[in-house]
Amino acid sequence: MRANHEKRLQRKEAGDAAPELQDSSLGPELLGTVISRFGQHADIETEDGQLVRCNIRRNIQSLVTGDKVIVRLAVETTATIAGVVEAVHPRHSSLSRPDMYDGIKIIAANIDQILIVSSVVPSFTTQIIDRYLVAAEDTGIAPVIILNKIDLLSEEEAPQVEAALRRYQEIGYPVYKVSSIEGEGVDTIKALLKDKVSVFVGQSGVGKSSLINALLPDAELLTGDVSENSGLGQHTTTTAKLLHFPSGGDLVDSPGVREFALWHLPPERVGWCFIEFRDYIGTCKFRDCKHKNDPGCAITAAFNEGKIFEDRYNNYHRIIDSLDEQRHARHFRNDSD
Ligand SMILES: Nc1nc2c(ncn2[C@@H]2O[C@H](COP(=O)(O)OP(=O)(O)OP(=O)(O)O)[C@@H](O)[C@H]2O)c(=O)[nH]1
Ligand SMILES: [Mg+2]
Ligand SMILES: [Zn+2]
Repeated sequence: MRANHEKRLQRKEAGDAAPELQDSSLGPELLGTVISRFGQHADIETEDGQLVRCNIRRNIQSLVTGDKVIVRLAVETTATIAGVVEAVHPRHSSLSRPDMYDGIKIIAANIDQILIVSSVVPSFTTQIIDRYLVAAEDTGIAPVIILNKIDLLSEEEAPQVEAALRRYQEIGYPVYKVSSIEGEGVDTIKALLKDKVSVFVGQSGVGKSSLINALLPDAELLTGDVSENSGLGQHTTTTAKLLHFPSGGDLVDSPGVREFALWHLPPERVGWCFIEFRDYIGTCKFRDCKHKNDPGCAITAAFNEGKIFEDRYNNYHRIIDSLDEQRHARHFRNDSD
């Protein structure tokens, strides 16, 4: 099965390949940054500030938003190709998620900070937040939690949502509340972004693009509003895009995902990514402790003593249970394709 799959991939690559430019028709090597990637092409910003849609040399295995690259632009303006990405610099960080079809998918590279955006609409859930926190801890990129659409936070919902956010603060995560529509809290986020490369992640519809538009009105990102002309189509983000902040710093808008899978992580790693578990890890009676009903489990003991929040303890087990389910689903899908 695997051999077939690889053969198919190779054929596909050979068929899709655009004619590559000869060395003589390309200018000198320039430093560039990937703004967006589209299949065999990428929009590259060169060090002198030009935005050029370039072809990608086929020997480049992986190229994503935020990558630092070496490009050569076509010398003749009549050339069908504007430029070629020749090489990618090593990444200092990357945020990735496993994908049912593509294996591990890298969302963005060279990121300093992950902004996990949540909101009460479509729904507030700590399960998604905890999944993103695990992904952030695994990559070593500092996470920040943002509650957007506070203008929609009803009096009934507020106490529960506020309590959940307070728990994250107690664990040690920074939490910010904003309304990208009414502007409340937007300036605080602006200060947070200064001179850093930040990626916005979170469920579809939480308002990532709207928040970026509020921070950076020139971005003019399309957001989830239903088009007035056609009455159709939600402007959901489909490709990660890097934007510059006038006062210094970059932002990456990324497409929302319904399920942020984590099956690429071993269970022990997931436990380590729950930062408040770290004090207890390695002190359970059994080496292969599942931290559930196992005798002598230090994590369950800490939970029973109120040192680990119930929500986090439950979400940890939900993630562990889902790892097996997702691995199984993926295995099944690969075999049948
Ligand atoms: N009331 C209110 N609505 C908001 C706020 N921020 C965003 N919205 C609305 O929420 C909807 C979704 O916003 P988007 O910015 O497209 O959401 P997104 O997270 O970028 O979604 P994807 O691109 O699909 O991942 C839009 O209709 C926005 O107008 C807010 O602060 N308050
Ligand atoms: Mg969007
Ligand atoms: Zn244990």
